[in-house]
Amino acid sequence: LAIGVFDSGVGGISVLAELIHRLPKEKYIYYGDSKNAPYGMRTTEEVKALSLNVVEELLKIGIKGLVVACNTATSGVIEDLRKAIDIPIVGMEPALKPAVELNKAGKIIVMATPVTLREKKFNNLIQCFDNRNKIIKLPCPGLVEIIEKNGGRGEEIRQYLHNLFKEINIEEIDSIVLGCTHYIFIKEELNIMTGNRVQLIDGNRGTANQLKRLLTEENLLHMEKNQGYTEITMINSLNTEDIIDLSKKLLEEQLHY
Ligand code: DGN
Repeated sequence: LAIGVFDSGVGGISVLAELIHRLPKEKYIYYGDSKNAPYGMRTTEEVKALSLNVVEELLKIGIKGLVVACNTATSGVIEDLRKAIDIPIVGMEPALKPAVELNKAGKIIVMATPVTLREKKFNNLIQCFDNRNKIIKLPCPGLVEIIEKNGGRGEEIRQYLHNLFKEINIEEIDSIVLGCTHYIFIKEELNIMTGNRVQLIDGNRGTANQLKRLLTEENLLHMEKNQGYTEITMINSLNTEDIIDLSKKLLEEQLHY
């Protein structure tokens, strides 16, 4: 059986790349729900219904573990999924902990979708830290849409980031937490914008480690004994050549990053 990886679109491909690094001998089914992207500006109920639909599809195909490779879907639906489904499930969470640990004098920006930043899950997480007055929430409406179009390169992204950071003094910032799996693809643009002086932190490695731990505990790693290589099936609800091409290109780039 495969490991199911799901996101509202192509963002979770950045997580898939990390999973492949950690667990190369597995089968993966990646499901991008680009037809319904972005989830990040929907109601909690809509995010739940859409996510449950995708997970049902994956379960029909048959999976031994599930990675909800989307911060937005995780905040809306992970508890419900854990109650309903009896396989290891790992979600995403903005990587605030490493950002706080690394933090020196400056501020920490959390870039994420409006849903992620508004949900209880994130606001409970912030409460865990003493120096939470240093944490700045920076919702990025519309950013996922641009990345879904072109993978996150070029003038449109530059303009977007320029406007987003207009009021922010980069000199005061220590780190930026990438709290949406799509934003991994714009690391280069962020580095250019900040002159390489801000740490960019994401939660992908943590998620991959957690999946490895759970699958090991349940004895579910490498169940296919002969399997010596990675196998990937890409599914996208848009089902166009363009989106599958973009998905493959982004995966290829991330694997070589
Ligand atoms: N990749 C999703 C996340 O991590 O939040 C983006 C959600 C969306 O569709 N806006």
